Amino acid sequence: MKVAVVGASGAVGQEFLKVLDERDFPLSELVLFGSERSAGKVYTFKGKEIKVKELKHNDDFKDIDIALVSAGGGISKEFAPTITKYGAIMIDNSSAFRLDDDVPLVVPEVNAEECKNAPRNIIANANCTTIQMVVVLKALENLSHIKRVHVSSYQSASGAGASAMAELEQQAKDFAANKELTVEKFAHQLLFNVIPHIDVFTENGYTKEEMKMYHETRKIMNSDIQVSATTVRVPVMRAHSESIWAETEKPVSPEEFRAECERFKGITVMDNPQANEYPMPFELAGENDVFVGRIRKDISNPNGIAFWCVSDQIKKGAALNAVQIAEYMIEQKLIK
Ligand code: 2RA
Repeated sequence: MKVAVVGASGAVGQEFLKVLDERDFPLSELVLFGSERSAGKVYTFKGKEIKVKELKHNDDFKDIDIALVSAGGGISKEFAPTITKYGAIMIDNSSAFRLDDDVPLVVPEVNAEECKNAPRNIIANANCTTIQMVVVLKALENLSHIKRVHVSSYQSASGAGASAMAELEQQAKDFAANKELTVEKFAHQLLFNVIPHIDVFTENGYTKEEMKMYHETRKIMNSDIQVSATTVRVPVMRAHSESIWAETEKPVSPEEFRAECERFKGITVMDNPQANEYPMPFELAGENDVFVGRIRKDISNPNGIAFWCVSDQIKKGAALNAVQIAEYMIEQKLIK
């Protein structure tokens, strides 16, 4: 497979390189693309130096089989025709095409088979907060149909990119040095704070990030599930956490749900509160799985179940999910 990474210098772009290497992805050549600013940068992959090419409207994608794209929605929209013109499959991490009817929105643990129907050669990767939630919801849905979900997210700085991580680190340094803190990436200082605001507010009072959780979950799960989300930025460097409450058609016991999560590929159960064991982002950054804990019966509703999950948003929430899509498509011979 000849693979392209578009947006190679970004946090997700860099993670693509790591994940392709870790998983020994079957590639014959890796081509890196970036903006005019990134063009010329050199990255090492499997001991070989690769120079970033500038993304342009030309024939550079002629021999590419798979393009892993994470360069923002505007770039994805503008370059999708160029990238897919000669048959390359574009796996896109932006929100540009996620809700388009003719673009599958895929989280392989939930709906891998949707990859078979991609008339535009584009497969969309879901938003990071949605990805980790639907993996665990699928395990619950296997036991009883989920009617409703309430979720609050605790999203790390990494969700806003490498520069947001750098800002949080700098705020910590400046605080320790008794200096004034710089606030550019978020609406407020993140250090020692929680900010209940991710992406822009919409007319219904929810933010766009919250509405992504609503629409994307329904599309991926092919379900009438109701989702009400509050998305929150917390001063964590990497890996998002979510507190989830779900109402199912039939009651599901914590024991049944825990057993299903243990069986489910892609989930690790970490649920031993007596020993202070539950998932935490500080320990789980860099891991592949979605980690679940604090599984308990909802005391306010016989059909309710509550739990907590943590997953690395750059990995399963972005790069790993995209590479898993590519792996599935190769396995199913959906790519040339
Ligand atoms: C965030 N979910 O954490 C976003 C990134 N896609 O800001």
